[in-house]
Amino acid sequence: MQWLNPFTKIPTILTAEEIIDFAQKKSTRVSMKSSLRLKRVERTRIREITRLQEFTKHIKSKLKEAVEDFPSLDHLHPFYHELAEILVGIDRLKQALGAVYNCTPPIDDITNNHLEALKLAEDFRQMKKTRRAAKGRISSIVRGTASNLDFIIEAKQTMSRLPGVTPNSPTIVCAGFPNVGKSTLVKAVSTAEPEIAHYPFTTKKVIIGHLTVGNQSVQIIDTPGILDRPMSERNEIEKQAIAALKYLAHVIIFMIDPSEACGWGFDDQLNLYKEVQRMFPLNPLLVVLNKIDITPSEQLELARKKMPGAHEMIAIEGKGVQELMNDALEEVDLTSLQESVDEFVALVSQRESDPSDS
Ligand SMILES: Nc1nc2c(ncn2[C@@H]2O[C@H](COP(=O)(O)OP(=O)(O)O)[C@@H](O)[C@H]2O)c(=O)[nH]1
Ligand SMILES: [Mg+2]
Repeated sequence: MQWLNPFTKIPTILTAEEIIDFAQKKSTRVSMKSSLRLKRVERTRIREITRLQEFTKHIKSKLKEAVEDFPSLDHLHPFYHELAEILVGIDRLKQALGAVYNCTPPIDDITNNHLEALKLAEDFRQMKKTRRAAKGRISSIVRGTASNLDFIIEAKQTMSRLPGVTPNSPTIVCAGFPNVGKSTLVKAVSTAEPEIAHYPFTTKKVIIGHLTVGNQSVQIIDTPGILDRPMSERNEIEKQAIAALKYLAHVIIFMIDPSEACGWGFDDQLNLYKEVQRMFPLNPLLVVLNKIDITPSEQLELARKKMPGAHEMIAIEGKGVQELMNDALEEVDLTSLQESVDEFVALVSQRESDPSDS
């Protein structure tokens, strides 16, 4: 299974000083193969030209990497796009990437001017001075964009801590107060050991399980610290980070523990359910009463009355799990995914068979 947090794939981005150091080391290590029969001044000329060219080459390649290895912000899955906006700020990030990119032309200009001077210089001391001057001016440009590089590095770190979900495979998100049995469900239905990931604003680890339905892979996410307490206790940014889940969650399972063994009253759980419902008006929401093995019957009857149509489950025994998952997967609507794939394939083959129609 490939993990699709696009930010974890970015190679290391160097700070301004690291880039300068790197290029400096590379350029001073340039070996001189020029013939000893050349005059000293010519040997110096070749060496200084090569050093400057090497220095510029490595500076530019490191700056270029910082920009080009960064995922295209306009092509991010909306889940990552929304979180990048909340956590980092897309405009600021684009501006930083643009600023780093725009360092290249002035670096080329400085290099070319000083290479010209090196070709014309007649004194080897003058040549060294010219090369040093060029490196100094190029280094100033790199230092001038240091804060942009720092911003890009930090953005990368922040974003790469997000869960590496496969945004296009159907996703079920579990909500409900702590200890109602969400992790138990995720573990029960997952084919492999669930993955552990981060989500902003919670110190707890998000658990992502995988299951396979037919040949379609489905993921199920337990969300400790996210959809497990009242929204009123949250700040705006947390709410936005939660809202980003709407781009990911094809269906939400809201779990209630009517036995109240979890430590939360039934009515509190009902209120959280209503909040989640308000927060995700477009996502199908399934309710499940868990721990019915330890729920006194009159309490269970009351819960059934308040939540008619709710699923019932004993997650630790796996009872009711299959029925819940079947319904959830029906809501995920694998057929509509399949239909859109079929439509696309049909469209492509139609175009191929009729090339005039373009
Ligand atoms: N009796 C009973 N206990 C359960 C059931 N499901 C989960 N538990 C227990 O409830 C506790 C909390 O479960 P957990 O999955 O960690 O809850 P989470 O915080 O919502 O992820 C654990 O001790 C589970 O063993 C159930 O169906 N019946
Ligand atoms: Mg849990």
